[in-house]
Amino acid sequence: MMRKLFTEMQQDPQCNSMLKRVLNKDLFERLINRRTRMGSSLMDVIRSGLMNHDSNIGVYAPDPEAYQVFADLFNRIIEEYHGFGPDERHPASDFGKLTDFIDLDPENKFIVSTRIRCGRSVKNYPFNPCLKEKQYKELEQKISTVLAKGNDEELKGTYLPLVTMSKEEQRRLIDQHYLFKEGDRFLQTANACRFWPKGRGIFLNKARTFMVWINEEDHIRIISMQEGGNVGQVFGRLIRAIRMMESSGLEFVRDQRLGYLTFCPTNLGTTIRASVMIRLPKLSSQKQLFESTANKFNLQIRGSKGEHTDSDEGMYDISNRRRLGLTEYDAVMEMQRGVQQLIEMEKSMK
Ligand code: ADP
Ligand code: CIR
Repeated sequence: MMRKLFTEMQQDPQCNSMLKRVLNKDLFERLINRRTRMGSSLMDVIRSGLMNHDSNIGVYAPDPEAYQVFADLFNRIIEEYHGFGPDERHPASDFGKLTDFIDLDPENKFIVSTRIRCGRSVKNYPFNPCLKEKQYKELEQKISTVLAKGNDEELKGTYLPLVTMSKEEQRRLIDQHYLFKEGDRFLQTANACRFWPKGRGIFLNKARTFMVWINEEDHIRIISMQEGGNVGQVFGRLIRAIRMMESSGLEFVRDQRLGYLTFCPTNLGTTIRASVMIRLPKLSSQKQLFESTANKFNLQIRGSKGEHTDSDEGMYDISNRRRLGLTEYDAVMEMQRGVQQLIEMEKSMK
């Protein structure tokens, strides 16, 4: 079965995933009989990519040890995605000087909103495919309790479990870009949606500028967002939220070489994705130039409803691509500098 799916992927001319490029027959045969101590196999790592030929990447780590056991596969993907070689070590966390971050669009001409998120995995729990129903509930309980105890006025809020949320409320929160979507086939085929919606939910502050996703792709996603282009304010709030969660007694998994460990290898290291929701009508009408300029500045372009979506009304989500091998300061700065350049280009175009 697995060999058949592998061959189908390799022979599909429409498939451009990193998995297809990196996993040759030789490596496939070398890894096929390996298992982590939790019992995860190569199939658990690559199922999503085998079943979704439109994957950008196509692999997930079913448990933390998978990054070692299947290192020959992950390291190649990590190197291609983050530019982080097998002998490199992720630097210590460094949020740098907050005053270096600016409002990218003080006149509110281009940027609709700015968002910075990071992911965390709680120590002593595996990732999604290996989590039992009881563990999902334990994690939900632990994380939501920590959030309820927070004493930073701006970060106070309410936890909304998915189990008790009405479909209308869920739809509204997704449309407003606060809540994760449901039914992501890349995650489903990676066995990341078992027992859904149990154990999943969102914590939201009153101003809707701070939220925490529980048990979606990662155990924890910490998000800071607001209207406009003020990167400094958004990052400042995220840093406060991270410190609050770190001082709560929750312990997060951090690897000496790979930094914070996450389910998807694109999120390792700082786990930071800093993005703006932006309209650049002139530049984005020249697709090739738009894409090559984004690449030049290590930026990734996503559609206006998140990964794997299209652009609505000329709106794009533009973020730093690399998260591993650089500091938190550098990851956010990479977005700031790149977006500054894109705005300058847009302004100079006729
Ligand atoms: P993630 O950010 O966790 O990798 P997605 O790409 O699916 O996941 O994005 C999650 C949600 O966040 C989507 O609704 C997306 O449109 C929204 N989003 C991302 N960046 C911004 C932004 N700068 N402003 C508003 N919403 C944003
Ligand atoms: C994919 O391979 O397309 C999905 N598994 C998502 C990968 C994360 N994408 C990214 O570029 N950061």
